[in-house]
Amino acid sequence: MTEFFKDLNRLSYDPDSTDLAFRHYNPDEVVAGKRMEDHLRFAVAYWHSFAWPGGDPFGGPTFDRPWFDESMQSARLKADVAFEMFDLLNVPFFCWHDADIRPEGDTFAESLRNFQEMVDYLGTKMEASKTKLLWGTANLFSHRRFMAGAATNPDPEIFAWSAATVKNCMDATHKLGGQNYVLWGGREGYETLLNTDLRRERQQAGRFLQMAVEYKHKIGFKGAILVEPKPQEPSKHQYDYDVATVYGFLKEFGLEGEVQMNIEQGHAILAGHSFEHELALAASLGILGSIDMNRNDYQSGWDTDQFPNNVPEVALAYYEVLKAGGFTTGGTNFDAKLRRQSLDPVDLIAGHAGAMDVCARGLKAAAAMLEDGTLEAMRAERYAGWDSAEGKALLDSDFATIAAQVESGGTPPEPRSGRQEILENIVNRFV
Ligand code: XUL
Ligand code: CO
Repeated sequence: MTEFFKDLNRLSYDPDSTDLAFRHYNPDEVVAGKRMEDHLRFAVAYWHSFAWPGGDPFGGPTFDRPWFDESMQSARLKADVAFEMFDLLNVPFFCWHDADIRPEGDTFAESLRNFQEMVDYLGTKMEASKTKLLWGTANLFSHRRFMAGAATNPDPEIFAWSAATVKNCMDATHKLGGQNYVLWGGREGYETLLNTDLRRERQQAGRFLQMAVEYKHKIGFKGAILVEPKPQEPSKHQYDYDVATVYGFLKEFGLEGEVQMNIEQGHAILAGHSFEHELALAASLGILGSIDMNRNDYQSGWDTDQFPNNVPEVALAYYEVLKAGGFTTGGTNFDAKLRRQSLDPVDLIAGHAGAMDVCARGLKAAAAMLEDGTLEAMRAERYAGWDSAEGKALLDSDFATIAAQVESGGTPPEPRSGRQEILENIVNRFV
C-alpha cells in the first residue's frame, strides 16, 4: 500500500450515510433486468485523476503529487495509487493515454520501452484487481510536435510518428484486454484557413483512420474503434465536429460499420447540441459506442471537464442509452478533473463517488421512465399515422401521385399538439 489514500476506506453502498459512501450506486441492484454495475460500466480516466497537475491559462500546477516527475519509479507509484483508488471506488474499468502512464523518452524507442514496461506493470496490477481496461488511446496533442495536428499535420514525419504511436497503443490495448480503442482528434483541425489545406488534411485523417481499422483486423483486436467528436478546443475548428459530421466522414472513407462514437457530454454542448441529441443521433445511425460523462460549466463556454452533478440531464442521457439497448463494449468514462483548488486525495474519491451516485440516480430515473412507458406511448401515438396503410404507401409513392390525391381530397389536415409541457411534466415525475 502507498501512503496516498492512507486514511480512506473502501466505499460501500449506504443510503443513509452522511460520510463518504454511495447513497444511490449499488452495483448489485438490478435495474431494468441488469445489475447497475453492468449497465453503467464506470471508468476512471487516468489522465485527469493522476497525470494532470492542476494548471490553467493563468497559473501553474496546484496539485502536489509524489509521482510528478518524469521517472519510471514515479510512473509505477502513480499506477499503484491509481489501482488503490480503483479499489476504493470499486470501479470496473479505467482508461489511459500512452503519455499518462509512461515518462517521455529522448527518442521514440526510449518512450516505447518505457510505455511497454508500464503496460506490463499495469497488466500485473490488473491481475490482482477487478478493474479492467475500457479503452486505451494515444496522446497526439500535448507535445509541441503535435501543435499542427497528428494525422492532419502538414509535415509527413509527424503523420508517421503518430501512426507508429497509435499502432503501439493499439497493441497495448489489445494486450491488456481493452474493450475499445479511442481516437480523439486533439489537434486534428486548424487555427487559420490561411495556412491550411483543408482538403488534404481531411484526406490524411481519413487514410489514418482506415489504417487504424486495418491494423485492428490485422492483430485480431475484437474491441470497438471509437471516434470522440469535439467541435473546437484546442483547435479553433476540429474536423470531428460532432456525431453528424463524423458520420459523413466515415461514409466518405468507407468506414461505416467499422467505427463507433465515444460521445462526451461537454463536447456535445460545445457543438451547440444537447448530450441526448448526440446520443440519440448516434443510436439512430447504429454507432453509439461509449460515453464520457463530464460536463462543462455553462458560463465558461469552454471544456471544463467537471464531474456530472445534474440528475435530470444525466437521466435524459441514460434514457437514450437504454433505448438503444445499453452499452456493449462501451461504458461511462469520467473524463473529469477536479477543480484546481481541490487539492486533497479525498477530493478525488468524493468527485468520483458523487458522480457515480448522480449516474445511478439518472439510470434509475431513465429505467423508470421507460418502464412507465407513457413517453414512448405518446411518441408512438404521435407518429401512428405512418404505421397506417396510407402512411406506409406514401413513402413508396411519388410527388405527382401524391399531389393528385391531395388535390382531389377533402378538408385540409388539422395540426395536433406536440404536448411538450405535458411530456416535460412526465419526466419531472421521475427525476
Ligand atoms: C479532450 C478529451 C480527451 C479524450 C481522450 O477534450 O475528451 O480526454 O477523451 O483523448
Ligand atoms: Co473525452
